[in-house]
Amino acid sequence: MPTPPACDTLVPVLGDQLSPELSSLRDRDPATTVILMMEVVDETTYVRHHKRKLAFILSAMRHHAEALRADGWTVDYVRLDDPDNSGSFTGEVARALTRHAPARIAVTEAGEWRVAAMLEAWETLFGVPVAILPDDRFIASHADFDEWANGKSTLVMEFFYRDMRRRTGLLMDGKKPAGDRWNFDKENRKPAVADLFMPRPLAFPPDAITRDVLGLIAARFPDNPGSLDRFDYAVTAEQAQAQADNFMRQALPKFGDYEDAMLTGERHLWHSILSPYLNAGLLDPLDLCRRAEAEYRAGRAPLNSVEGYVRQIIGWREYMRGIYWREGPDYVHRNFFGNTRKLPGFYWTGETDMHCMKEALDQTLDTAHAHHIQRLMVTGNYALLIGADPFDVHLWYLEIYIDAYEWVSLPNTLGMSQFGDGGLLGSKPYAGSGKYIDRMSDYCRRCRYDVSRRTGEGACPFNALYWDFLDRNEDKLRGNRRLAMPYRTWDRMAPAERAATRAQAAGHLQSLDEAGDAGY
Ligand code: FAD
Ligand code: DLZ
Ligand code: SF4
Repeated sequence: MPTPPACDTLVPVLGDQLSPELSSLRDRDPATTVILMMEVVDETTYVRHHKRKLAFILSAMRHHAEALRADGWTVDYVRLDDPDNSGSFTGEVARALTRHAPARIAVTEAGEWRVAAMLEAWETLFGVPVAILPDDRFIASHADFDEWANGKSTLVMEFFYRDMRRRTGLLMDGKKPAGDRWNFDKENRKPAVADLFMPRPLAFPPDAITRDVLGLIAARFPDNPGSLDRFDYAVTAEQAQAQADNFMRQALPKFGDYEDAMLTGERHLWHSILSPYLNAGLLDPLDLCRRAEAEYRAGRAPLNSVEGYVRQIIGWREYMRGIYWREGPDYVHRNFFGNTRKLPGFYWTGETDMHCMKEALDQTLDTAHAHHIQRLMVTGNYALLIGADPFDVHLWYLEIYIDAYEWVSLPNTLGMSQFGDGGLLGSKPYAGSGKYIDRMSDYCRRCRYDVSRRTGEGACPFNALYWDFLDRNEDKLRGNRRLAMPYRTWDRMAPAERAATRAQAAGHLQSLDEAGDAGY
């Protein structure tokens, strides 16, 4: 019998590194490499993840291990319920070192500060060389982002995005942007109407591996938020590709037009619902952008949609990651307004009579997904208006969304949505009254509250809360030129009207306090 080859390199592959082209595996010899994949309690409990998020990640990990084995790799896979599981990445690497005695460890850099610190400690802790390799699934490296950001007084996403277009050549005609314009946002704010032929994402019924994971999650995390019913997310790279094909064919053509729209009962509209797969590594961002561009070049999708889609990925997604790493581990504690209110209990139950909130929350608790405008202008906006603690809001988003990892959730939530950083990502807070929600959705027509009223019984809570937010934070916001108009409107209101608005908001906030069910 030939002796099995010695393990030269141990490659830990983390749960959001499920990509065959991972930097830590590139040019490596499968005969002398052991891949280590670890389901660990630390990762499953650092927040109270939505049950569906847990099921998706663990099932995708198990399927990825199978795919790697089929490609000829040796995978040492530790399951959550293995009796000797130590519960942490570091503990499992320590155990794997005794099993395989590798000469070195190679690992692709982690996606968040917490885990990055663990990886940094391994070389000293274990006395084995550890190569931490860049995560080049992202287009901009940390150095690229810093080079763009250094010396700038404001970090405007639009300019970062244009650089990324030039760099990738996406939607470029020579040195010019396709269609001679960089930005089609003005065309992309149409409200939607119900449409029987609305695109639908594909559904993937659980296979044996997923069914096992669903059982494990149901048994071990019964009190986590969300539901496992009718779990139908893709869990393999092939399924994720099929979902991407479906999006390109059916939804991309209207993606731009209805990017900001919301409709009762319509959970997907023309969105891609590909973020879980992108963030876990089952899909490649640049590949998706190139495919979207090919749809435009072939005349199958209009430029406003394709540009809007490419902007989300090489613009917003890369920009958020750049901000996360640039701002450092303390970014999470910023609280520009000094807000302290706890999130109301209905964020975990959906039990509210505000129809817009109920739609966004029910959908989120059911599927662990909501689209951007629901996250920003409904649940995020409400949290901002009531003065919720941005750290708590961050925790809620991180636990509840299937695509949430700190590098992307934190800047979107604490930064963009809660203005916790005082305006690093946006020149004014994303605060809006019911009027915005009414313009972009059919929610208000189905709500028990009256969106046209600010005060009195039955008035839409967002209205008084919006003006109260401006009033309450006047010292911090009045100097903001982009808020000059709303402050002029507030100033022009009769004193009695202003007082009634403040009282209406205070009544709503008091009712939250009296409910006594706040989270965290
Ligand atoms: P689409 O609407 O189809 O957009 C296409 C792709 O663009 C997405 O798949 C996503 O990869 C990317 N994208 C779009 N906007 C953003 C953005 N602002 N930041 C990063 N990528 C973006 N996105 C996450 O991936 N993880 C999160 O934890 C997350 N948290 C958010 C929290 C808040 C408060 C807000 C306002 C937004 C958050 N987003 C997050 C961004 C956005 O809501 C989701 O990327 C999007 O809803 C995912 O659904 P989709 O794939 O259908 O997106
Ligand atoms: C989010 C998550 C969860 C819930 N569980 C695991 C796990 O058991 N094992 C694992 O390798 N990864 C998991 N992840 C993803 C990690 O938290 C993610 O890889 C790190 O946040 C990367 O920085
Ligand atoms: Fe939401 Fe107000 Fe509209 Fe009701 S009336 S759906 S609470 S914005």
